[in-house]
Amino acid sequence: MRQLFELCGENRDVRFSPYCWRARLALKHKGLEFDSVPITFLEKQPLENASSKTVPVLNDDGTWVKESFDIACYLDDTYADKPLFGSADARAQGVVLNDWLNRTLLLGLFPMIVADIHRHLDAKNAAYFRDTREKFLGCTLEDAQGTRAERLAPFRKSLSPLRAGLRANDYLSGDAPAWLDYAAFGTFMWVHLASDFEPLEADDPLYDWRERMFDLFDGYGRGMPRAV
Ligand SMILES: N[C@@H](CCC(=O)N[C@@H](CS)C(=O)NCC(=O)O)C(=O)O
Repeated sequence: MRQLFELCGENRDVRFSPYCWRARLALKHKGLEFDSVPITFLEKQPLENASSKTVPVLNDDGTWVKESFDIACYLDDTYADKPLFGSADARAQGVVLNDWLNRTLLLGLFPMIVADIHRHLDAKNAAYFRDTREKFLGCTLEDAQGTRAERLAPFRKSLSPLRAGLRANDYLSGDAPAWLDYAAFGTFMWVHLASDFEPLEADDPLYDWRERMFDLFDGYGRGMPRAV
């Protein structure tokens, strides 16, 4: 039995966590079947098996793995076919890229969609989300999202390393998608599922790349239930 514990909203079919999408797409890349187990922010009890307070958590037939990056490494170590990293060097570079993605892409988007995410949670989870995220942001969710217009241009500029990666290749990982593509696209899936905000301009090479990513696995990402 293979289970992926993932964050859901009030509509339990909506799986909007960027980190969970990274794990989900890593499993799809490997061609591994899994059952998605939706949990809300406050339903942490199943995560105790992995000593985790965050999702994603993978239960691979009794082997519990937490942390999206570690799940990708575990999958490569356990299922050698269709590597996500391809080499020890790529995995080591992945540590650096993971940190960059989290700080620049994910945290760049977060204030611009945070009030939209809040709207899709039930009352108890919404209160938890507001409390924890307002402490983190140092302002209300609405004030943070209210800065969207001034944040957008510098955010788009900050994505130039990703654009550079697409100058010679269709995917960030080269000719075909691999871990870096899933980690970046998983973050865009979060926006797509939780908000109607469009962070990319139509003539941005990243826009076309995101379309290619939407098309993968028979349009898997495109077909997902959205909260909006
Ligand atoms: N470093 C972790 C981060 C995971 C994470 O922060 N997940 C969020 C959902 S997007 C979570 O579970 N938050 C729990 C909470 O806020 O209580 C990873 O890469 O898996």
